[in-house]
Amino acid sequence: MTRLSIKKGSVRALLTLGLVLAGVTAVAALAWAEGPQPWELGMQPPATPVKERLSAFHDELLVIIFLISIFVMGLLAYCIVRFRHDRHPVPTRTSHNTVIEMLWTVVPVVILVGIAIPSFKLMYYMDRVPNPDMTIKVTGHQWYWTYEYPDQDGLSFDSNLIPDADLKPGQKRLLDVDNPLVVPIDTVIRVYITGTDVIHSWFVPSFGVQEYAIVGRLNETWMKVEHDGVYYGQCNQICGINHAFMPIKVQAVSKDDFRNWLADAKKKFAHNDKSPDAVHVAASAAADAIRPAPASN
Ligand SMILES: [Cu+2]
Repeated sequence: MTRLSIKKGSVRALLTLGLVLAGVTAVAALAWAEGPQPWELGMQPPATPVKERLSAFHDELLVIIFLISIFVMGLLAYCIVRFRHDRHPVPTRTSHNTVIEMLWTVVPVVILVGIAIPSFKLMYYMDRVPNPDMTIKVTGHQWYWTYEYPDQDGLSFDSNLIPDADLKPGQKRLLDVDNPLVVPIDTVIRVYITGTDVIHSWFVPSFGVQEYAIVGRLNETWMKVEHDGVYYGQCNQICGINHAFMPIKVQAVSKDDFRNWLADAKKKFAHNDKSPDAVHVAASAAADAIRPAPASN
């Protein structure tokens, strides 16, 4: 009697725990502030069509892997039981079976082709920028990022990590930056990525974007953020001693908010000439040329 009620109690406790966990997961999935979470399993929720397809493809592959594993483990278990020594003391002399050999060659080929076709489709989908509405240029430096909006009179600014000592409540350690990249939602954005010193990599998991920043090369990718929110990423190419201290923060806002932000940002970053970018150097040289020479005695 007592044992039964203890059992019932623990089953209820397990059910409650399961429900609570499911609730927490659901809430976490609904909040579009995407970055790494404590005790996270699986990938960050998708915020772009590319990442949606990547996650779906990942899930499909998981089913295939699961079925193959079950099949192989089943075969192993069957052999261990059926051909164990006390049941099958004299080993069989069979060495060839044409039908089985054909099957274990053809079936894996069919499975691999079945995986390759959607995989290539997805790669081409990620590669082509479909009619971009705007362009952003990302430049990796040791150890910070520069963001430029070439369509917006060359608006550009640096994005640096907020050191631990300066963190305000609610800001994420090693992820929050002074000037996040701000982008409008529902807009196809072409992203150019380059570097000025060593190889970096601009990686935002929720966007399915990961592109090398290489000196002298202009790499291209694209994103169309579907939900407003804050998204975090990191440089994921080992790039020197402060590799862990050049996070990426992207703020996706509505198109109206983006227009307002642009107007403010153009004023705020009007005299930002720190970037060693060629366009910038040319721009500041031109500004110097029209500036009146300082009076000399
Ligand atoms: Cu880096």
